[in-house]
Amino acid sequence: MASVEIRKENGLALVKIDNPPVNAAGYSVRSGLVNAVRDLAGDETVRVIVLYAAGRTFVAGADIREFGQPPKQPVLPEVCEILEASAKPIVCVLHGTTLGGGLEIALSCHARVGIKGLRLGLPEVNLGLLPGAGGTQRLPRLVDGQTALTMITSGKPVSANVALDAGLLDDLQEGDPEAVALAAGQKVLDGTLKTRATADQDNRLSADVIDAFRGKITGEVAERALKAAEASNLPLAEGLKIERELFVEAMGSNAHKGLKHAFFAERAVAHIPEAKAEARELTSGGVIGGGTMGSGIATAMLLAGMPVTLVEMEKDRVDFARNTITKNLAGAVQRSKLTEAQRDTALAALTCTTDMAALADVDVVIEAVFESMEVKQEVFGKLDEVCKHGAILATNTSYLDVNEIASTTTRPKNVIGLHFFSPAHVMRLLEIVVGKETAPETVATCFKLAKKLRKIAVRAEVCDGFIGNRILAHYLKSTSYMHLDGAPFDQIDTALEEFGFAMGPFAVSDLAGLDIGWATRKRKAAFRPSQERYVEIADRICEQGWFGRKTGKGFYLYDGKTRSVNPAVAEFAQAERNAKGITRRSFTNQKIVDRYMAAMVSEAARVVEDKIALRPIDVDAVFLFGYGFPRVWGGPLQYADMTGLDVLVQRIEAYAQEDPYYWQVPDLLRELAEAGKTFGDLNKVA
Ligand code: T1G
Repeated sequence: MASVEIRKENGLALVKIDNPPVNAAGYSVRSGLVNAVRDLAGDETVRVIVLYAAGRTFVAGADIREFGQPPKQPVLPEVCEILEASAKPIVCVLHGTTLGGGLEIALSCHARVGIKGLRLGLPEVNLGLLPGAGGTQRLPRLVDGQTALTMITSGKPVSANVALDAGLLDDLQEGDPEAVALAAGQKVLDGTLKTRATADQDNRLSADVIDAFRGKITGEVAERALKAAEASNLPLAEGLKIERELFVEAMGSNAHKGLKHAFFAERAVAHIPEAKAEARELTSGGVIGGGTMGSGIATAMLLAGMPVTLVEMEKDRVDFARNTITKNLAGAVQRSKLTEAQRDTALAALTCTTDMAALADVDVVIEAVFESMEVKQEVFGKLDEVCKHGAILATNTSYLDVNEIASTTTRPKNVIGLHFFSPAHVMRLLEIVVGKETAPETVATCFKLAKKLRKIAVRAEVCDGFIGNRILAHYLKSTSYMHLDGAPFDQIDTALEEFGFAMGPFAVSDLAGLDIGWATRKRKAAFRPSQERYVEIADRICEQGWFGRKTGKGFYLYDGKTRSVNPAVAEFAQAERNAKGITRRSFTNQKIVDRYMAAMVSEAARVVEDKIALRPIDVDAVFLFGYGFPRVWGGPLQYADMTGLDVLVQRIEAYAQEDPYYWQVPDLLRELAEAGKTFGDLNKVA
């Protein structure tokens, strides 16, 4: 089926774009549009051309899958110039999410009609790019400078009403695109809808607005987009030339590679082996345990419109849970994610009780009790008795063996790990941990639930810590080793924040609570291999009763909003160096990042090797959406590909001179490096 079809009627030519799922402006759409305009140019029966699209949206941008491949002519800038130069007026009808190249096509038409619910934007900066088909030149000729620069440098879409008020749309209608297209064409024919070439409009972007923006935007991506928009003060042809040069520059940037990878990581993880299994609709939920995680999970289900039954052991714990959920929902109202009416509806759908039998009819129960195997097995034994046939029994454990938990029930096929990240009603990541007896239907059903909860679900097999926490446990050791060897912990935090992490590892540990890590170290002490280095600084801190923010002291000191380095930590570190005969040495910020990332990549490669994650891109998604990994690097294994696998092998081999036990080159990493392959190649085959 052609991606562009023409139907002629009463002097109108209706040109329909149809390229599911989002009418991306791939080669077939571009060549189809050019052929349509050329064919209609000589057709005397046609006086007005109307462009619209089938499906859920008008063109949602250039086809991102074509990026990085040799461009097939006609390229989008050429398509836009041909549309704009058409002697016959072209009106376009926009619906859904008209984004990037889709909006640029619209800007090249001679009038724009929106359909209610439409959102319009230039999100190219979210891909490390800038509008490359005239968006930075034509938009400032249609709307005021402020609106234009906001859309171009932030990538944020605007609503149809804002677009209408700004002059980006000439009309706003309701109805299906084809009907609106016919009416719009008729209005042009009878002169009630004016048409004009954007190129003929005066630029409305003043130097003051540009200077004001220059002062508040940060980063190479936004600065490059601003530079392109600034060229809109030149004649259009010259401005378009400058935009193109900057666009090509952006296409070659690491930021684009990382951000494009992050775009696809978010979507690739939905492709799972169980995708064809029957996914049931889960309409009601239960939660066991009303602590921070349990209350967050209950809030997430309420926000998704599910009635929730939360069970706690004692009355005061029941009240604590209801208060926490009430606060969570109030926070959502404050962030304008929820109206007060919606909050009240959600609260009315919440039942908090000490009675386990109240879970008899729910479709899914998520257990979020204390991280002890005994306690969890006891809870699952009871759930097995009270829950209806077919109910899904899920555990929110962040590292315990899901198979061992399932083994205490008569229905291990309905048992699964649903590992949320704190705060559970905010963090987008959900690790779905598949036990050896978990049924494909249970997996598929939970992926469907994740979509309902607006989570990005990543499939993981069972091991200690699954994907994220297993890798975290390994690379965090590299930070304590660097600290003991001489790098001040706050320098390590600064280096990683400059690299792009929202918060450095020591500050994160203080936020999460140092007692959690302490308990984990104690739990693992009996199994710690003798060759493994062990750093005691954090134990010294915890022995003082200092557990981070919640106690006002940890690695840092917290006084209200101010944070300062805890001087005692340096003393603990020097004392341990003296005791172990370690001569202090310095690290540059880059060296710190190199070691941290080499450690992360090492364990990430082993997680793929061990088939705990389906693909390298699944590991990247876990870190992008659950561990604050900087999007411009696309995730730890995309970072590895961008850095060069051979470079990482050399670095790890160099570090291994100091510590051959901790620093070992994973077989998968060495094999790929020697074969001249990348982790990206493994994403393609899986
Ligand atoms: N190109 C190719 N595939 C795309 C695509 C695109 N632009 N947009 C979406 N898809 C695929 C996506 O991978 C998924 O595939 C399916 O469509 C459904 O998407 C010159 C250079 C439109 C708001 O950045 O923001 O134009 O996983 O699951 O949640 O200036 O997709 O099913 O196989 O996301 O309803 C600018 C990107 C490009 C928009 C729909 N445009 N897309 O969200 O569905 S750069 C964008 C989105 C550009 C020019 C420049 C969203 C959406 P699969 P989905 P959704």
